[in-house]
Amino acid sequence: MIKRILIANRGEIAHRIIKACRELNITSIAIYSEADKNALHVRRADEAYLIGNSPANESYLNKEKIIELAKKVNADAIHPGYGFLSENSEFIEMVENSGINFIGPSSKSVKLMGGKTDARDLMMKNNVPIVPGTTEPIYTIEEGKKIAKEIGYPIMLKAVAGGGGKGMRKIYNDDEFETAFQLASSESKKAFGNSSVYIEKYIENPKHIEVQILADKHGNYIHLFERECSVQRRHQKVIEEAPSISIDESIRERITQTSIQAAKACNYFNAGTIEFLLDKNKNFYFLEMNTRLQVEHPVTEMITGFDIVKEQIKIAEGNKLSIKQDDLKINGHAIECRVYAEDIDNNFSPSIGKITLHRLTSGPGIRIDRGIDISSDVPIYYDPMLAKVIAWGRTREESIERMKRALSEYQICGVTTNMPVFKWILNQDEFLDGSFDINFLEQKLMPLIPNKWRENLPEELENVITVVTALLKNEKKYFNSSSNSKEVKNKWRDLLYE
Ligand code: MV4
Repeated sequence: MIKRILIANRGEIAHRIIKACRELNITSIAIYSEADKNALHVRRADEAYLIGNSPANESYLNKEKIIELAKKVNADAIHPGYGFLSENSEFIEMVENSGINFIGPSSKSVKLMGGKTDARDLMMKNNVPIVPGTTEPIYTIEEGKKIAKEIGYPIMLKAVAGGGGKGMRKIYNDDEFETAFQLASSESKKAFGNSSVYIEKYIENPKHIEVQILADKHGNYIHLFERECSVQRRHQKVIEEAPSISIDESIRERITQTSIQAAKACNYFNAGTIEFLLDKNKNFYFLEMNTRLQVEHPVTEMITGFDIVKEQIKIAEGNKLSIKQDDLKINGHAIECRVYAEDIDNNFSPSIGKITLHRLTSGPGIRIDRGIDISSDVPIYYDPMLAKVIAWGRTREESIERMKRALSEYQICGVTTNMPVFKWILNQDEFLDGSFDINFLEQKLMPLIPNKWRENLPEELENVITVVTALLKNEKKYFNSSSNSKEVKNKWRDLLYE
C-alpha cells in the first residue's frame, strides 16, 4: 500500500498530483527550492520540505538529496511529474534500488526508449511503422551521403541520444551534408554528451499526433485514444486537443493498436505516450516514446472521464488496470491552452515577477490546472508555464466556444502572458477547419508579432485611461510633436500594469 508520496516536482503538475493523493487518502509530500518557498504546491501539500537552492541542479534535479529526503520522511513512493527527473533512467534506477516505489515505468523501459536508434530498431522489429532511415548511427560523411541517396533528399540528421529537437538538421542536397553533419554532431555532443547522429527521411508539413497508453505490472495494456499536438512553436506545445480532427475511425484503430504494440515491445508499465508524425497522405510514423505523464494529459481525462494520475498510483501499487478497453469511449472534445509567463512583444522571453491579480474562471466544461495563485512569484529558474486552461464540449465547436469564453474571463496581472495568442489561434481558418500542421504558428503567427500583442486592461481601467488621455489632450507636457493619443494611452497602460 502506498500511504505517503513524495512529489519530485513543482508548479501545476505538483498541484495536480496532490489532488490525486487527496482523493486516494494518501499523504502528499512536497519538495521546494528557495525560490519556491511561497509556492502554491508547497501550501497545498500535506507536508513540504526545503530541498536546496533555487537553481534546478541544486533542488528539483538533485537525485541524491531527493532520495535521501524520501527515505528520511518515510515516503513509500516518488511521483516525478514531467520534466526534471521524470525520464532520467539513472534516477529511476536509484529509486528502484532504494526500495521506494517509483510511480512510472521501469528504468529499463526508460533507458531503452531514450536511445533513438535502439527505439527505432525495436519498433521496426515489432511492426510499428518508423520514418524511413537508419536504425544505426552514421559515422562518416561518405556513408551518410550514400544513405541519403538511397532514401532521397530532403533528409534529417537526428541525435541518437536526442529528443525535443536538439541536434536536429534538415538537409536538401549533398552540398549541405558536411556542414550539417558537423553541426548536428557537435550540438548533440553539447546537449547530450553523445555526438552520434542518424538519418531519417524528412517528412514535410506533418501533424504531430500522440497516443496515451496505460499498462499495469501484470501485462495488461489499454490506450486512451489520441491527442493532436501540432499547434506548437520551437518544440513548445501551445494548444493540444483530444481527439484529433485529422484522425478518422479507421486510422484511430490502427494508430492505437500500433501504440499498444510499441508499449508491449519495451515491456512498459504505467502511463506512457507514443508520438507519431502524420503526413499529408495520412501515413503515420513512430517518432519517439514519452515515458512519463504528459503536460497535456487533461484533454484525455476530459474525453474519457478517467483519472490518469490516480491510475498511475494504483498501477505502481501493483493493482491491475481498473478499466477495460471496451469500457472506454470518446465522449465529446477537449482543448487545452498552455498559459506561459512570456512576453510576446519581446521574442517570447520569460516574464518574471509577482502575480498581482489572479482572477480564475469556471463554468460548464472548464477546468484550470494551475501552479500559481495571487501573490505567487514567477521565478527565472524554471519553465514559465503558469496554468493550463482546459475546455470540454460535446463537439469541437462547443469546446472552442467555451475556451474563448473562459479565456475572456481568466485574468493574470503582474507578469505578461501568452493569452492574446490563443484568441488569435482560436479564430484562424486553418485552426477551425483542421488544415494546420506543425509549421502553422511559425508561418502564420510569427510574421504578425511586430504588432502590439499586449492585452487590454480590465474595462474599467481602459475607461479611466481614455478619460485621462482626453483630459490631458491640452496639456503640452504629455504630448510632444510626434506623439498621439494612442501612444499616450499605451504609456498609461504600461504605468497601470506596474
Ligand atoms: C521530424 C520532422 C520531420 N521529419 N522527423 C522535432 C522534435 C523531435 N521529437 C522530432 N521532430 C521532428 N522530427 C522527420 N523525419 C519534424 C519534426 C518537428 C516536429 C515534430 C513534432 C512536433 C513539432 C515539430 C516541430 C518541428 C519539427
